[in-house]
Amino acid sequence: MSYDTVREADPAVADALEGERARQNDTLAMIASENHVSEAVMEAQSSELTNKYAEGYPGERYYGGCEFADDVEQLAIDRAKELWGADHVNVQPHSGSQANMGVYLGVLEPGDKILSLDLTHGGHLSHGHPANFAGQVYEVEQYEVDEESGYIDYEGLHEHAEEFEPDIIVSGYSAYPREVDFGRIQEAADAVGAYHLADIAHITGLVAAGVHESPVGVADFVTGSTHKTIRAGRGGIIMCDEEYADDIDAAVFPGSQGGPLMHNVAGKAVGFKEALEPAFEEYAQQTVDNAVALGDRLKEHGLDLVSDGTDNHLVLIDLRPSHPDTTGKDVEAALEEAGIVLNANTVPGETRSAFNPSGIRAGTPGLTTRGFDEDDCREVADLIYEVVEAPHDESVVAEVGERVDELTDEYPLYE
Ligand code: DSN
Repeated sequence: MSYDTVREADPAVADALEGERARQNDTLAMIASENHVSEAVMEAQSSELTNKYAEGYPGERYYGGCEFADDVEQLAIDRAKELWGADHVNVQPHSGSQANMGVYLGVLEPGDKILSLDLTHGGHLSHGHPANFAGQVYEVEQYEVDEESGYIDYEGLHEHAEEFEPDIIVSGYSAYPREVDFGRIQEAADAVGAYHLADIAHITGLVAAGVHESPVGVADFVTGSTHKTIRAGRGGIIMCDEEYADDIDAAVFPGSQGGPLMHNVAGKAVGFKEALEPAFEEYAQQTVDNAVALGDRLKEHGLDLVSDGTDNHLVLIDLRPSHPDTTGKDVEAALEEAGIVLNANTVPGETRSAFNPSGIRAGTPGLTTRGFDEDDCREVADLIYEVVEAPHDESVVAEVGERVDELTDEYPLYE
């Protein structure tokens, strides 16, 4: 894709778009929630569907001229059903947070109770943080991981549910490196008559590929995002049994959104088709294998990983035991200088602040899309370690940067 037409119309924006393309090509995207979509997905996302209003759902729109919008949305729905095996799918949420909002609005009343994982233990803002609408509209209590093991404390969650009697329990996380026992959480929800929302935003692709156990058919509602471990472009998705279909659809439109972003729905349809190819299963497995290799090598260097490793696409490094005077932000900034882009992250039992936390979260979805294998990820672990050891040493950062340049040249991304 060229930006020649944008350049002619608006050189300032063209500069920024070309800058971003070069940035993505020349750096290693290790923010665990990011990935790189195909050019086919990007082309679909920039189609004329951006011009079209299509409030409603396929075959039941409030405006005329929706025949091609219908085609695209129905393709996205059918492919999503095939990928995740859900009875009912809504592909219109603009994001994972909007998908969660759709579920809350669909089945809860203001003031109802949510039980969810604490943000500093790996949860998400939309699971009920006070700064988010979910924390303001609903009564929220939070469960935690076991600080020793780093695993979800399922017993503690169950006891907490019995005391709090929530209307909904939220599972699925943003910074949790282990496979989730959705069945165990369902038991707690059943014991107290609560709904169960499994937010698989981070592992949507791993579940679609069968690499991680699926909560579809276990939890009442499954939400996801379409741009993390699956490469279908930015957006959200809700899956549920047919009995909740009308409530969920009405909560998305007209409940909380207006016209769907049909160009993004087109991107979802294309990305879902790609994910139905056998190669996607290999990609998802390689993403996990790469994260395990990355984590094992970081441990060999003496770094401490939350839960001592990973089952999915991310590792969470707690810097405190090995580097007590180094913060996540120090490392994030130095690594970015060297061309490795990841994020500082809170860790269970955080002793600093959310803005300058003690951990770093690193993911492999983007590297795996570029073609990295386990050996490459071990090398990336070596590079991360060198910077963790000396985040303020400019010569170390420059040397690591040179090696990153070689790696990005070896595995080019977009032409
Ligand atoms: N911002 C995403 C993440 O990084 O996990 C979640 O919304």
